[in-house]
Amino acid sequence: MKILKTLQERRVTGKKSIGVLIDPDKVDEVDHLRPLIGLANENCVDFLLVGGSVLTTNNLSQVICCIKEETGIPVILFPGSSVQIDPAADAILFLSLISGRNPDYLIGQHVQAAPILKSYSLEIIPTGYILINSGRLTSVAYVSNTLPIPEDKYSLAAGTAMAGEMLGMKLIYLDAGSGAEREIQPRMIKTVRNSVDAPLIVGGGINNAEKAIKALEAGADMIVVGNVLEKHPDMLTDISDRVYDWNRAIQADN
Ligand code: 1GP
Repeated sequence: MKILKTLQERRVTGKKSIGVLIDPDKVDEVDHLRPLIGLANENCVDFLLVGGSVLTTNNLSQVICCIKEETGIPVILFPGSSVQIDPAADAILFLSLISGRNPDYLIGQHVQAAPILKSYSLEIIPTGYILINSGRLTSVAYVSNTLPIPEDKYSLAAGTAMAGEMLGMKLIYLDAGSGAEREIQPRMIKTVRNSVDAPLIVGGGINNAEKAIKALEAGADMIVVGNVLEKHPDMLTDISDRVYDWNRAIQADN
């Protein structure tokens, strides 16, 4: 089934998803990825997101090839720019950085990417990408030259998400940025959740199971975990076990 449809159906049933983010720029040897992918296979990881703010390593294809050798978990491109496209992935988050006011990340990169995407068979998922301030300057805010939304400006974030949905975006991704000092707080997630119907992805600074569950309780349909797994890959099992229990409880209720 198409990835967007899966997320929309899960949103209706209340079933939650886990995405693991792999930043190719942080992969020195692709073979070093194999244990993490093995762990994703053993746990209930739904999607592997691949991408990062910058790509200096030119290894995107090798990373995706390695993932495909190890697992059937769908690979979703989470690109920092139009150069981060690979036809071997399953889908791409076609991101508009709607919290920012940089035309390059609202339409410029898209114009460059569109002709390439047109010739590939990737599922293209229009996504409203909203950065929320997390305490310190993150790579994504710096590279995109945009200001994140202040973390206590709930109605601003809600209005941004609503506008994104009205413009046709099918997913909303609330991100504190990779390795964020503070993850996005429940009140912010709840406010955005209540303002749109689209499935809501939340990421940035989720580095333990408690934070993951807090985000899900506040209304996230999918959480994305990346940075913490570089040093503590076992954290994936902790988080995955809790999400598994959540989904089992939902199933029992239905
Ligand atoms: C960043 O949402 C992702 O764009 C994941 O963040 O690396 O902090 O888990 P972390």
